[in-house]
Amino acid sequence: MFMAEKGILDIALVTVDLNQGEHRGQPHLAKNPMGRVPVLELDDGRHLSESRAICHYLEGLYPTPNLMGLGFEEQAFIEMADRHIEWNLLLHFASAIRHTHPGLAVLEKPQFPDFGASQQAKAIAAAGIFDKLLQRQPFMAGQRFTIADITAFCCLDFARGLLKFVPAEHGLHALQDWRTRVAARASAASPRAPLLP
Ligand SMILES: N[C@@H](CCC(=O)N[C@@H](CS)C(=O)NCC(=O)O)C(=O)O
Repeated sequence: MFMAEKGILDIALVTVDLNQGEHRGQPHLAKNPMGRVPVLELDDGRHLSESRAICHYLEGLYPTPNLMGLGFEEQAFIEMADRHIEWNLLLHFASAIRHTHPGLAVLEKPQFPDFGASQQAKAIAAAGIFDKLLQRQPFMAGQRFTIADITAFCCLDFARGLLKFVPAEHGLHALQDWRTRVAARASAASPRAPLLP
């Protein structure tokens, strides 16, 4: 979605089959010893992993539209918003999904369903905090669309597809309205960022 927002079309996408465990063996481990995706392969042969680090690199190469802030002050506030989302919404929803969804059993061994349920409750509580934030401002980091909206949108899309989480059903109407606005962006419909059913 970050690449689609910037109109980056000259980076080839290579699929890594997680269900077959391709990321837990070679050659993937040589690219990222953590055994995770995504990984960006540079022209000089180096490999960059961690989504935010990859976004940082792409922001430098393709500076417009700016998604991570202009100048240290705006960058710091956008990073704060993004990390609030990563550590509260994404971590909890991801743990809930990984520990309760049968489709994730192949990746999360062992699954602890009770832990997953407790994480889902924390994720929904965090969603309430972001709903209050969006009652005061149009986007996650303030007045404009940024990487923080991408992180939150992808997280909610994951939760929508695999946990059937719909903010409005929890009374979170500002979050739902924000989600509707972000879903209408071309980047959300990009074949590079396919929406879950
Ligand atoms: N902090 C990493 C997380 C990467 C991550 O966990 N990716 C998942 C897919 S969304 C993965 O590779 N899972 C493989 C596994 O759990 O074995 C990032 O932001 O890139």
